[in-house]
Amino acid sequence: MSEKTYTVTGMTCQHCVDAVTSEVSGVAGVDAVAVDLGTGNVTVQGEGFSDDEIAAAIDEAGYALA
Ligand SMILES: [Cu+2]
Repeated sequence: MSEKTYTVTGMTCQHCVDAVTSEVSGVAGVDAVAVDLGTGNVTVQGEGFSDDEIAAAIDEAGYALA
């Protein structure tokens, strides 16, 4: 199990949090996603996911990494 934190720009409300959580949760190997709306920090726990896959999922949700 590993944990990485990414900073996402553009999230403004709970809808944004839900969208990012949903997309990132769909990445293979991701077990848990925690989003802090105040800081934009997205903490991802799991095994075998890559930064590129997380970035693609965040892009798919309509947001970008800082
Ligand atoms: Cu929103």
